[in-house]
This record gives sequence, C-alpha cells and structure tokens, in this order.
Amino acid sequence: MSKLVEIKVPDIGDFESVEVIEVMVAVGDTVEAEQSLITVESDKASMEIPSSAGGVVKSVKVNVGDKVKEGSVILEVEAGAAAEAPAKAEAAPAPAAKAEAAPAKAEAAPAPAAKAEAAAPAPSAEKPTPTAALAPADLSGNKLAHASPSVRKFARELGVDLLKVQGSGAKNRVTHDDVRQYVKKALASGGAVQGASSGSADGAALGLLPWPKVDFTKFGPIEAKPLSRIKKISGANLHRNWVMIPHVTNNDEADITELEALRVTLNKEYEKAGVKFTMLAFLIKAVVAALKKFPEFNASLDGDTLVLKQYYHIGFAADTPNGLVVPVIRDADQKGIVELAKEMSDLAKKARDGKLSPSEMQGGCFSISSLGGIGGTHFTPIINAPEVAILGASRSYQKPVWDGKQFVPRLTLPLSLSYDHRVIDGAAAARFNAYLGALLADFRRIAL
Ligand code: CAO
Repeated sequence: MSKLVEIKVPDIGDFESVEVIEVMVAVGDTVEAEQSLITVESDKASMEIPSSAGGVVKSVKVNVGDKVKEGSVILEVEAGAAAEAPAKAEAAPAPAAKAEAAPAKAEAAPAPAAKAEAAAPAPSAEKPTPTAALAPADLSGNKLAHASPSVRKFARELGVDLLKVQGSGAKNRVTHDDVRQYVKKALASGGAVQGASSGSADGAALGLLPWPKVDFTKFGPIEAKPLSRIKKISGANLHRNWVMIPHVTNNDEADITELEALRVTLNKEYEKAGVKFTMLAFLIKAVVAALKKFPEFNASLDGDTLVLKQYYHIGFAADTPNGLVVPVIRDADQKGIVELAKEMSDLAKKARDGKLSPSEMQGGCFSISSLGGIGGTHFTPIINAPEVAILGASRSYQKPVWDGKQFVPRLTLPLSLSYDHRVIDGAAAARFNAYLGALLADFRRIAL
C-alpha cells in the first residue's frame, strides 16, 4: 500500500533561511531516496537538497525564488508507488537539469572526502572524449560563476572554466546544456576554445597513455558492480587532492606504553557509563595541542594567502559499508577525552548507518585516519582539501627499545603525517610529528 510522504528540508547547517534557485523535479517524476530535489543558495553557499524517501512526486510545494529553512516541505511523494512507474503528469514543467545532475556536495564548506547527504544521481554517460590538444583551464573562478553545484561539478569534471561559458538560464545562469555545448564547440574546433581542458579520466591531458580497455570476460567470469554513490563522490575528491596537492608523508612513532595503560584503566572505570576509549580520542586531543603549537597545520590555502584558523574542528575518516566518509568533531579544543570519545563513537555509528548530515561533515581543519583497529605499519593518507595535512595512525605494536642497560618492550604507535609541501616544509612536519609523539608518550604535557 502506498502512502503520501512529505519531504522536508533537512538540517542545512548554519543557515536560517535560504533561497530556492533550482527545482529539479516535477509532479509525476519518480524520485529515489538521496536524489537531489532542489538547489538552495544563501549569500555564502549553494547546495542541493536530497530526497529522504523514494516515490512518485504528487505535489511540489516550492518554486524558484521561495525562501526555505529546515523543516520546510519541498514536495509530497507517494512512497511505495515507485515500482508501479506511473505515467508523468502533464501539468508539470520538465526540469532542464535533472537528467544530467552530477554527484554534488554543499560547496561552501571545506570538502570532506565524501558528503553522504547532498548527492544527486550519477552524471549521464554523454561525455566528450577529450583531446591532448586542449589546454588546461584555470578553474579557480568556477565558484564565482552563476551555476548550480551540479553544473559546477559537471564543469569541473570536464575541466571547463565556467566564467567563459555563456549562460542561457534565468539571469544568465549556466546550465548543463550550456556546458555541454561549450565542450562540443571546443572539440569541434580542435581544442582551440580556451578554458576547456581534458581533466580527463583517460589521462590524455597529462600526456599519459589512455586507460586500458580490456574485455575481462575473455579471461574468465566477472561481475560488473557500479561504484556506490559515496565512492563516486569521495573518489573524485581524492583524485583531485592527490593530483593537485604536492604530498609528502613524514613517518614517525610514538611510545604509547603509559597512555595505553591509562586507556585500559579509564575503560574499566567508565565501563558502566557506556563510554569506550580508543586511541583515536587521545590522538584528537594531542593533535589539537600540536595544531596550537604549529598553526600552519591548522590552515588552508586560498590562492597566495594562507588562511590560519582559530578554531579546531577535527575530522576522522570512518570506514562504512558504502565507502569512506569524514565526520567532523567541532571545537575539539574545548572538549575533554570523555566527551571526545562519546562524540566520536556517536558520529562513527551515524556514519556507518548513513545518517550523517552535511553539517556533520563540514568545516574540518585537520583530519585523522586511523587504521589502528585493522592493521598495517605505515601508510600515505591523502590530504582532505582544503586542509593542508592529515595524520594516519597504524596499529600499535611492541617494540624492543634499549633503555641504556637492556631492551625493554614499549608499545609503539606508527604515525604517518601527510602534508601539503606548498604550505609546510619537511622540517616543520618532522617537528610536528615529533611533538605529537612526545605528547602521546607523556600525556601530561598536553596540560602545559
Ligand atoms: N593500535 C592497536 N589497536 C587499535 C588502534 C591502534 N592504533 N586503534 C584502535 N585499536 C583497537 C581498538 O582499541 C579496538 O580494540 P578492542 O575492540 O579490543 O577494544 C579495535 O582496535 C577497533 O577499534 P575501532 O576501529 O572500532 O575504533 P577506533 O576508535 O580506533 O576507530 C573509526 C574508529 C571510525 C575511525 C574506525 O572504526 C574506522 O572506520 N577506521 C578506518 C578509517 C579508514 O578507513 N581510514 C582510511 C582512510 S583513507 O582510505
């Protein structure tokens, strides 16, 4: 039995009320859960609002130009009717951008590796084949262009400088079709149109060999499995970060013998209260102290300017069944270990259940990726732009350490600090990691 469900604007972070600038669905459309419904814009940001349920759209309650806030009803869907695939109502205007909407995220906030909540369907397969002749474009102005996040994403994928594209939408807004036409023109003219690069998946822009196309079925049975939505979004972010940031990783180790003893004691004391301390909570606290001592690690590059942050929001990578997400603990400097441990486990659970809101993944200053619960010795974490460093923690192990008379077993935590070499020198990274190690070896130093 189908029932009518109201789809409302979810928690959209710090915005009181925002303007609807695009409505992507119409009465009669079949929408899926997580599909983008509308784009909203404040004076600071634009973002796409996804549907919390799937079904057939029975009524659309908002128009372009309306102001909405958390709780505003966007539309009504008949849940459970999706399978019946009803015919489209004639009365509704067809949205122009819907079919091509690319995965998108709230654009104003620092991009976590994945924004689970604000994504739209995957881009259409119609992608021009880039040629090596196309010149790389400067896309830094794209954020200024009058276009929805999905159009910006689409342009970014194709390497199109949106400021060079003539918009055909309301108030010269650039649409997906404008971008497509622009690229077609660029290709027809042999890549002479400025502003289109082959930011391509086939590596032609970099002068690389094309990606090998192999018919795997010739060699044995296969199963083709589309990437999850989160994997697609995080993959695009990781790829950009890996290509654009000159990464270097500093590897070090911390003696956590005493800290581990404290952790075990605390776990016993707090067992009844239901608080579980893992090494990550202590790492967050120590990282904040190191960020205070080395402020250039708590920063972002904005062109030639380094933006130093005076707040301490720490992201941590969480492995979920659908892929990697990075929830953010806000104002970690103002929280004790108990609060950090609780908040971390709440956020990690929400992440695994796919219930993080966009605001819970925004605003991070520095990220930690802990693989300690799984294994490994050291690794090379990828920086979560626009942050400038990320700490990777691997599994702690007993190491024989010479104390002047004999070898003694010390519990040792491997620390891998990847940093943006445009901002951070190798010596500074070595100092940061060594300082972090010293804090973890003697946690009392955090109070200094
Ligand atoms: N060394 C040894 N053991 C460790 C450890 C370390 N550095 N860190 C955690 N552990 C132990 C914990 O104490 C816990 O042990 P018990 O079950 O015996 O109590 C166990 O490993 C599992 O810990 P956990 O992983 O559940 O908890 P956490 O706080 O360390 O991490 C979270 C939480 C969400 C970060 C983690 O579950 C996770 O998702 N990790 C993967 C992150 C990831 O994918 N990074 C890669 C990103 S780049 O691709």
